Amino acid sequence: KTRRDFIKISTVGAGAAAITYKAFGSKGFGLFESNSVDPVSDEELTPYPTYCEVCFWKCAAWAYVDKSGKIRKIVGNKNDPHCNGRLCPRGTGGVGMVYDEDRLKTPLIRETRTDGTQHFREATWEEALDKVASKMKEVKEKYGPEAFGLFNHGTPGGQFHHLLRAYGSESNAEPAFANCRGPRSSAYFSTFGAYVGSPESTDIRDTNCLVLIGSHIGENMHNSQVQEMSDAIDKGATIITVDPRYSTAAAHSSFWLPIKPATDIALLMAWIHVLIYEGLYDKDYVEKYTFGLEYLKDHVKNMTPEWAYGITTIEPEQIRKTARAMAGAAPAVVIHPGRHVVWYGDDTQRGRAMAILTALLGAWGKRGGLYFPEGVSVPAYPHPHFHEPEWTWKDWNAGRYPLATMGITTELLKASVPKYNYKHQVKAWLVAGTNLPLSMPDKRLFKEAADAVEFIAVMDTMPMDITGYADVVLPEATYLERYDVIRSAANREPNIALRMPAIEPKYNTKPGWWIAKQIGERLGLHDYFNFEDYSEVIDWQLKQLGTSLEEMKKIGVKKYPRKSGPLYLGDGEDFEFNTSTGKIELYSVDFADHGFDPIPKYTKHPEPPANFYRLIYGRAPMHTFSRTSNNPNLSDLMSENSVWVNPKVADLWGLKRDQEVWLKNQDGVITSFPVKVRVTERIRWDSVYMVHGFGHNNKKLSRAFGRGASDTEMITNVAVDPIMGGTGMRGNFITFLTEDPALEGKEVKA
Ligand code: MGD
Ligand code: SF4
Repeated sequence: KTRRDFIKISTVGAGAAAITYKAFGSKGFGLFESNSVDPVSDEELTPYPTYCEVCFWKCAAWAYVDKSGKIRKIVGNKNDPHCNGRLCPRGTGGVGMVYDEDRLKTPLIRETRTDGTQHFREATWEEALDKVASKMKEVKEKYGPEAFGLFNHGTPGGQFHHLLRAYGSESNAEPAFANCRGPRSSAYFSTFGAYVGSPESTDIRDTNCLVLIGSHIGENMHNSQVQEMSDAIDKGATIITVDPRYSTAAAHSSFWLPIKPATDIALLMAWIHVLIYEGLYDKDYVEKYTFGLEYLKDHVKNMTPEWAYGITTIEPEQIRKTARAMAGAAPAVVIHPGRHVVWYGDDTQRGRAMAILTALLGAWGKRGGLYFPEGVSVPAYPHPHFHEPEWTWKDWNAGRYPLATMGITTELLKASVPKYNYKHQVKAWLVAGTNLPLSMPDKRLFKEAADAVEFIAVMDTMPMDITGYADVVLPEATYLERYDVIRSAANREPNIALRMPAIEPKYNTKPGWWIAKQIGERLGLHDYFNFEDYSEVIDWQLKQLGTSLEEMKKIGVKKYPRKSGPLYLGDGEDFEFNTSTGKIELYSVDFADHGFDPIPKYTKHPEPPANFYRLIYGRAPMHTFSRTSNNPNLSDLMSENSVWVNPKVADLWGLKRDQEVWLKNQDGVITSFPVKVRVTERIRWDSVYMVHGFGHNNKKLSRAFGRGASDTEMITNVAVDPIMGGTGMRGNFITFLTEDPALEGKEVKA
C-alpha cells in the first residue's frame, strides 16, 4: 500500500519537474495543477493546515489525510501570499519526509565498546533527555552556560534557541547568516536602513525590468517569486540575467550576460557610470532621498563600460544597452538582491553596488521596484526574563566583523577549538536542523571543532551526516507531525500561518517543542515552558492577534490590514530612512566610520591555475541544500548531481557525457565520491557547476549515500567578508581525476 502511494506521488512529481523548466511560459506553473491528480476524492480526506519546511519560503498548505491516517497529498493554501495555492515540486514531495523509511526512529546514544570501537545504541527518551540535561548542568557549573553553543536553522532551531536563552546562553549561530544572506543584510541596511527580508520585498509582479545577478530563480524555486517572474515575462518585462552559466532564468531573458566569475562589482560600477554620465538616473528621487551623489560620481568617473569589458568580458555595448534598458523601465525595476550571496569575500560591497543601482533608478519604495513590506508581530508567550549571559556570540565577532548582526557559524566553530585562543570558548553543542558537514565550508575546521568539544547533541529528522558526530541523537517528528511557531513573515499584506500536526508522530519521534521543554524541565526551567502542549502557546498568541486556534485550523492563513502605510512612496513624499544621514546612502557613513570603503570598489580575485576550473554551485528545483537528497519522492526526480563541463574543456580532457570523475581542488582535497560529467555549452570554459547538497557520507541514507559529489568538500578556501564575516565560497578551483583515487593509492602503496 505504501509503495503504491509512493509511486503515485512520484509520478505527479515527475511530470512536475519536466514542466518546471518550462515554468516561465504563458501558462506559468502548469505543474501545480497536477496536485489534483489523486484517485481518492477530497470528501474522503481531512485537510490540516501547515506550512512547508522543505525550503525556507515556508508556503502555507493543506495536508490531506485519509481515513487510515495516511497523508495523501499536500496542496497550497489559496489565501497564502507565499504560494497562492500552488506548491512547488519539492513542497509537493514534502510528504516524503514523513514516509522516508530511513528516518531517525528513536533516540540514540553513542557508546564505546570494550574494544574501543564506538556505535550508537537505541535509548529511551528518558535516558537521552537526562543525558543532554546532565551535560548542560555540568557545562554550566564548569564553564558557565555561555560555553554551550547552538547551531540552529529553521523552526526546530527556534525551539532550542528558546531553551538556550532560558538556560543562560546566547552562543548561537545559523548558516542563514554567514553562509547565506548576511552580506545582503549589511548592504541593504547600510544603504536604505532596512532589510529586504524573506520573502524578498521585490515587486516582481509589477516590474518592467528584472535584473538577476547570479540569482537563478526557477532553479532556486522560491514559489511566489517564480510565479511573479512568470507573470512578468508574460507581461513583456525585460529580464537581464548576469550569470556565467546559462541558467533557466537566462534562457527566459532578454539579455544574458555570461560574466567572467568574480567580476560582478565591475559590471555594476560600469552600469552606475552609464546611469550617471548619460544622465539616466532618476534626478528628482536621487536629489530628494539620497546622500553622496557627488562622491559616487567622482568615484565611478573612470569605471566606463570599456574598463569593465577588460574585467568582465561583457562587451561595452551590451553594458550600455542594458543600463539604458533599466533606465527606460525605471522606477519599475527590480535589481534582485540575491539570496545565497557569500561568493568572494567582498559580497557586502557587491550588495551595496546593487543597492546603489536600485537607488539611482528610483526603484526603492516604488511600484515594480521594491515595496515596503509589513509583518505581524507575534507576542511572546509569557515567561520570566532571560538572564543576560556574561558573553554572547557578539563577543566572538567584536572587533573582527563589526557589522555582523547574527552569530557567525565559522566563529562558533573556531571558538570551539582551544588552539584559536578565543577568549570566550565553547565546550559543547546543540545542533538543530542543520547538517553542518555538508553546509559549512572548510570541513577541516568543522572536524577540528567537532573533535574538540566535549559533547554534541543533534536534533534531526534524518540520519544526516551531522548525526554521525553526535553523542546523543534526538529524533524530531517531521513538520507534518507537529505544532510549531506561528509563521509570520513580512509581505505586501501582513499575514500569519498555522502549522499543526496532520498525523501523530511516527515511530518514537517527538516534536521539537516537546524535546526542548523536557530538557528545560530537567534543568529546573519550568517557568520558561509553562504549558502542557504547544497548542496552548499558539492559542494564547492567536487570541492576542484577534483570532484563535479554532479559527486558524479552518483557514490556515490569516491576513491583516496594513498599519504602516502604503506599499510605495507617494510622489514627492517626505521620508526619513533609518540610516545615519536619514537618507539613502550612496556613500555609506557607517562603512567609512568603520574603515570600510564607503563606495564599493572592484577588487581582483585569484583566478584558477592552469588545468583548474572555478567551482560554482547552485540549486535544482527539486532539492533544497542537503535536506532533500534522500527524500523518496524527490530523489526519484533527481537522485544525484553532475558536474557541468564546457565542451571545450571536455574535449581537452577527453571527458564524455555521464563519465564518472573525481574532483580535486587547489588544496589537493579529492571528493569522497565520483560525479558524472554533464557536457554542456551552458557553462563557461573557465568554470564548472554543480548542484549543492549531494555526496552524503552517511550509509544510513539508503538513497543519498554516495550519490553524486559534495561541492562543500571542495570548498577549503574561504574568503571571509571583513564587514560581516560572510564565508565566501567561490574562490575554489577544481581539476579532474579520471581514475579512482583509492585504487591509485593502493597501487602506490603496493
Ligand atoms: P541542509 O543541508 O538542508 O541545510 O544549511 P543547512 O541548514 O545545514 O540541512 C538541514 C538539516 O535539517 C538536515 O540534516 C535535515 O535532515 C534537517 N531537518 C530538516 N527538517 C527538519 C526538522 O523538521 N527538524 C529537525 N530537527 N531537523 C530537520 C543551509 C545553508 O547551507 C544555507 S542556508 C546556505 S544558503 C548555504 N548554501 C550552500 C551552498 O549553496 N553550497 C555550499 N557548498 N554550502 C552551502 N552552505 C549553506
Ligand atoms: Fe515548500 Fe516549495 Fe514553498 Fe519552498 S517554495 S516552502 S519547497 S512549496
